[in-house]
Amino acid sequence: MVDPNRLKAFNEERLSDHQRHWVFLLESLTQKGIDVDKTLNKIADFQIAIPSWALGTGGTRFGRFPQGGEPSNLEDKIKDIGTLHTLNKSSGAVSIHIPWDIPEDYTAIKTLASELDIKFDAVNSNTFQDQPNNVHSYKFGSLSHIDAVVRKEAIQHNKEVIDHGTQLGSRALTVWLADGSSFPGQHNFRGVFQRTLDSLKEIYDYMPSDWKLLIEYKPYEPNFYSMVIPDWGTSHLLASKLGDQASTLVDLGHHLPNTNIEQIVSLLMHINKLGGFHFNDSKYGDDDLTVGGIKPYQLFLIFCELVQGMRETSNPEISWMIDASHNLKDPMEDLLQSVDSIKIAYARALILDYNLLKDAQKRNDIATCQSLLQDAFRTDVRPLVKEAIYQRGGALDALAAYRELNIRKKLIATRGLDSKSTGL
Ligand SMILES: [Mn+2]
Repeated sequence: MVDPNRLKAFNEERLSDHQRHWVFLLESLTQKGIDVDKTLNKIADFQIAIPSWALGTGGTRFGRFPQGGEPSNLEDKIKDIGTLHTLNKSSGAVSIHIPWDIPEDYTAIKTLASELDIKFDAVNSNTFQDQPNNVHSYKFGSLSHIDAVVRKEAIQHNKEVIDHGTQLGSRALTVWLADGSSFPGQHNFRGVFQRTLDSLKEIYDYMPSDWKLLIEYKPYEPNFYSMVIPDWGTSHLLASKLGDQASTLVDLGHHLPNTNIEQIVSLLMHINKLGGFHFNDSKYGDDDLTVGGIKPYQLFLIFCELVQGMRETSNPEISWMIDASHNLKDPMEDLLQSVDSIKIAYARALILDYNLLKDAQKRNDIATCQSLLQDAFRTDVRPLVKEAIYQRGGALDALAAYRELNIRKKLIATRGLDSKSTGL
């Protein structure tokens, strides 16, 4: 999809403008004593997995408005991520969803992914809807279901997801449960918790020893009175009872309004239990909007905790993933904007001087603490991010390149206007 010569010409047209901005920023970063080469490498190395379900047009229960050229199988989804990665050099991983993305030929898929420099991050199970081959229904729950035969089917599904992931080279399973109750009295809270723990234990014991189990939480939806795993505390309780290979996955949209997510991130890293991340943004709930589209300062504060946690704790490697639904924008454009926002927030957090911050904290000098954070946040780091991506061969402006190279038009020409993405 991306002609290297056209990408080169695209960059050449923008290079002198970029360099003007870059030289200016480089000088001020150097003056602040920042190791610029190290920072550039950190930004360039930071890879964010694209979820297979975000490449097609999402929708609401009221409607869906696809724009054509959607990937209708795993191969096409990986090719689309390859296109994103060629442009931004930052989307070198995919997070797939079973049963929507069951490969027909593991070797062919692995070869394609490796040619495009794409790794397989966490695989996702699905017990939130009934599949055509389901024997039992998940209407009243899956891993927490009152009936052992339903739990068994849900456990078996998760084991099969691990098998698919093992064949592809993935090393993590994400479990998000829709299990919960919509009416008081519907559930015995202790009962559903214990059954969930017992079911997860079977899945945990089945995992290869180099795998991790990521437990995602969500405060409400699809159930409105209680969720079996509503918050990070419950997720952590399950993970700590399961063992070292289990940890919590934080999805930015899965919190009640005004929750201090950066504090959750900080504490989970402190106890080495932050396993994965789902980036998105929201105004009301699980809106799944473009990362940084609504609350960029919160995203920056989260990254400040992540950067400090990566330096100061022994929290294991984190799976960085986007989890979004693109209802109005071209999904590929939205993903490029999301990855760009993530990198900008990361770059801002990297240029913050944490020694100065700690000194100010020691003196209880709150004004200086705030100034340090806001100086970093208000620094225009876009040339730094652009330079990092450009040095790795990416586009100086991925979104503009995507448009100038007519990618969507080409996708529609290849796949048609009515191609439908699986799972949506
Ligand atoms: Mn999620």
